[in-house]
Amino acid sequence: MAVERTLSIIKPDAVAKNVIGEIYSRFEKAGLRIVAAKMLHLSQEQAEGFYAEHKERGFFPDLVAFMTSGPVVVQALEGENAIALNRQLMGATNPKEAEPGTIRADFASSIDANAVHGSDSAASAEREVAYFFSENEICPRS
Ligand code: YYY
Ligand code: MG
Repeated sequence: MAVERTLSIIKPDAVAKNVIGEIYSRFEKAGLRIVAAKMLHLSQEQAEGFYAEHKERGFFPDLVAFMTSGPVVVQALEGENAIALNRQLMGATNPKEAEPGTIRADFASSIDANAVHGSDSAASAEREVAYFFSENEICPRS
Protein backbone atom coordinates (compact mmCIF):
# COMPACT_ATOMS: atom_id res chain seq x y z
CA MET A 1 0.00 0.00 0.00
CA ALA A 2 1.12 3.51 -0.74
CA VAL A 3 0.85 6.73 1.20
CA GLU A 4 -2.02 8.66 -0.41
CA ARG A 5 -3.79 11.98 -0.01
CA THR A 6 -7.55 12.33 -0.09
CA LEU A 7 -10.00 15.22 0.19
CA SER A 8 -12.49 15.23 3.03
CA ILE A 9 -15.29 17.70 3.72
CA ILE A 10 -17.22 18.01 6.96
CA LYS A 11 -20.58 19.11 5.55
CA PRO A 12 -22.89 21.87 6.90
CA ASP A 13 -25.05 19.44 8.92
CA ALA A 14 -22.07 18.07 10.86
CA VAL A 15 -20.59 21.56 11.41
CA ALA A 16 -24.01 22.66 12.76
CA LYS A 17 -24.06 19.62 15.09
CA ASN A 18 -20.69 20.73 16.54
CA VAL A 19 -18.96 17.40 15.82
CA ILE A 20 -15.89 18.64 13.90
CA GLY A 21 -13.58 17.43 16.66
CA GLU A 22 -15.32 14.04 16.94
CA ILE A 23 -14.83 13.50 13.21
CA TYR A 24 -11.19 14.66 13.28
CA SER A 25 -10.60 12.25 16.14
CA ARG A 26 -11.82 9.34 13.99
CA PHE A 27 -9.38 10.27 11.23
CA GLU A 28 -6.49 10.48 13.69
CA LYS A 29 -7.37 7.24 15.52
CA ALA A 30 -7.40 5.46 12.15
CA GLY A 31 -3.88 6.74 11.37
CA LEU A 32 -4.84 9.51 8.94
CA ARG A 33 -2.98 12.81 9.29
CA ILE A 34 -4.63 16.19 8.59
CA VAL A 35 -2.10 17.88 6.31
CA ALA A 36 -4.26 20.86 5.22
CA ALA A 37 -7.49 22.34 6.61
CA LYS A 38 -9.82 25.31 6.23
CA MET A 39 -13.34 26.36 7.19
CA LEU A 40 -15.31 28.14 4.50
CA HIS A 41 -18.83 28.86 3.31
CA LEU A 42 -18.99 27.54 -0.26
CA SER A 43 -20.38 29.80 -2.97
CA GLN A 44 -22.88 28.45 -5.48
CA GLU A 45 -20.10 28.33 -8.11
CA GLN A 46 -17.68 26.50 -5.80
CA ALA A 47 -20.28 23.84 -4.91
CA GLU A 48 -21.41 23.37 -8.53
CA GLY A 49 -17.81 23.04 -9.72
CA PHE A 50 -16.87 20.63 -6.97
CA TYR A 51 -19.82 18.32 -7.73
CA ALA A 52 -19.71 18.82 -11.53
CA GLU A 53 -19.71 15.03 -12.10
CA HIS A 54 -23.28 14.95 -10.71
CA LYS A 55 -24.69 17.93 -12.62
CA GLU A 56 -27.12 15.83 -14.69
CA ARG A 57 -28.53 14.04 -11.63
CA GLY A 58 -31.94 14.95 -10.25
CA PHE A 59 -30.51 15.56 -6.78
CA PHE A 60 -27.92 18.11 -8.03
CA PRO A 61 -29.85 21.34 -7.20
CA ASP A 62 -30.65 20.06 -3.69
CA LEU A 63 -27.05 18.94 -3.21
CA VAL A 64 -25.71 22.37 -4.17
CA ALA A 65 -28.32 24.11 -1.98
CA PHE A 66 -27.35 21.92 0.96
CA MET A 67 -23.61 22.35 0.50
CA THR A 68 -24.00 26.16 0.43
CA SER A 69 -26.43 26.25 3.38
CA GLY A 70 -23.73 26.80 6.00
CA PRO A 71 -19.99 26.56 6.64
CA VAL A 72 -18.00 23.42 5.86
CA VAL A 73 -14.56 22.27 6.97
CA VAL A 74 -12.34 20.99 4.19
CA GLN A 75 -9.22 18.91 4.83
CA ALA A 76 -6.62 16.89 3.01
CA LEU A 77 -5.89 13.61 4.78
CA GLU A 78 -2.66 11.70 4.29
CA GLY A 79 -1.79 8.12 5.16
CA GLU A 80 -1.45 4.56 3.96
CA ASN A 81 -4.40 3.71 1.70
CA ALA A 82 -6.00 7.04 2.71
CA ILE A 83 -8.65 7.12 -0.04
CA ALA A 84 -10.25 3.75 0.73
CA LEU A 85 -9.64 4.09 4.47
CA ASN A 86 -11.51 7.41 4.61
CA ARG A 87 -14.43 5.92 2.61
CA GLN A 88 -14.51 3.04 5.12
CA LEU A 89 -14.58 5.45 8.09
CA MET A 90 -17.38 7.45 6.39
CA GLY A 91 -19.76 4.53 5.70
CA ALA A 92 -22.35 4.27 2.92
CA THR A 93 -23.81 7.37 1.22
CA ASN A 94 -27.22 6.59 2.73
CA PRO A 95 -26.77 6.62 6.53
CA LYS A 96 -29.53 4.00 6.85
CA GLU A 97 -27.18 1.60 5.02
CA ALA A 98 -23.99 2.72 6.75
CA GLU A 99 -22.16 0.22 8.97
CA PRO A 100 -22.56 0.86 12.72
CA GLY A 101 -19.69 2.92 14.07
CA THR A 102 -19.07 4.79 10.82
CA ILE A 103 -19.21 8.60 10.68
CA ARG A 104 -22.41 8.60 8.63
CA ALA A 105 -24.12 6.01 10.82
CA ASP A 106 -23.33 8.11 13.89
CA PHE A 107 -23.74 11.69 12.63
CA ALA A 108 -25.72 11.82 9.35
CA SER A 109 -29.44 12.47 9.33
CA SER A 110 -30.36 11.59 5.72
CA ILE A 111 -28.89 10.70 2.32
CA ASP A 112 -28.51 14.37 1.43
CA ALA A 113 -27.41 15.68 4.84
CA ASN A 114 -24.84 12.94 5.25
CA ALA A 115 -22.13 14.62 7.33
CA VAL A 116 -19.01 14.06 5.23
CA HIS A 117 -17.54 13.88 1.75
CA GLY A 118 -14.54 11.76 0.77
CA SER A 119 -12.79 11.33 -2.58
CA ASP A 120 -13.71 8.01 -4.22
CA SER A 121 -10.60 7.33 -6.38
CA ALA A 122 -7.01 8.43 -6.90
CA ALA A 123 -8.08 10.62 -9.83
CA SER A 124 -10.86 12.34 -7.87
CA ALA A 125 -8.58 12.77 -4.83
CA GLU A 126 -6.00 14.58 -6.95
CA ARG A 127 -8.61 16.85 -8.53
CA GLU A 128 -10.45 17.52 -5.27
CA VAL A 129 -7.37 18.28 -3.13
CA ALA A 130 -6.21 20.73 -5.83
CA TYR A 131 -9.73 22.23 -5.97
CA PHE A 132 -9.36 23.54 -2.42
CA PHE A 133 -5.64 23.69 -1.66
CA SER A 134 -2.59 25.07 -3.43
CA GLU A 135 0.58 23.02 -2.95
CA ASN A 136 1.99 25.53 -0.44
CA GLU A 137 -1.12 25.15 1.77
CA ILE A 138 -0.40 21.43 2.24
CA CYS A 139 1.94 20.49 5.09
CA PRO A 140 2.99 16.87 4.72
CA ARG A 141 4.66 15.00 7.55
CA SER A 142 8.35 15.86 7.42
O1 YYY B 1 -19.46 9.82 -2.67
P1 YYY B 1 -20.72 9.91 -1.83
O2 YYY B 1 -20.85 11.23 -1.12
O3 YYY B 1 -20.89 8.75 -0.88
O4 YYY B 1 -21.97 9.80 -2.82
P2 YYY B 1 -22.17 10.29 -4.34
O5 YYY B 1 -22.92 9.22 -5.05
O6 YYY B 1 -20.88 10.74 -4.94
O7 YYY B 1 -23.16 11.53 -4.20
C1 YYY B 1 -22.67 12.80 -3.76
C2 YYY B 1 -23.64 13.37 -2.77
O8 YYY B 1 -24.88 13.64 -3.42
C3 YYY B 1 -24.01 12.45 -1.60
O9 YYY B 1 -23.06 12.49 -0.56
C4 YYY B 1 -25.33 13.01 -1.18
C5 YYY B 1 -25.95 13.46 -2.48
N1 YYY B 1 -26.89 12.43 -2.99
C6 YYY B 1 -28.23 12.62 -2.75
O10 YYY B 1 -28.62 13.62 -2.13
N2 YYY B 1 -29.14 11.70 -3.20
C7 YYY B 1 -28.72 10.61 -3.87
N3 YYY B 1 -29.62 9.71 -4.31
C8 YYY B 1 -27.35 10.40 -4.12
C9 YYY B 1 -26.45 11.34 -3.65
MG1 MG C 1 -18.90 10.74 -4.40
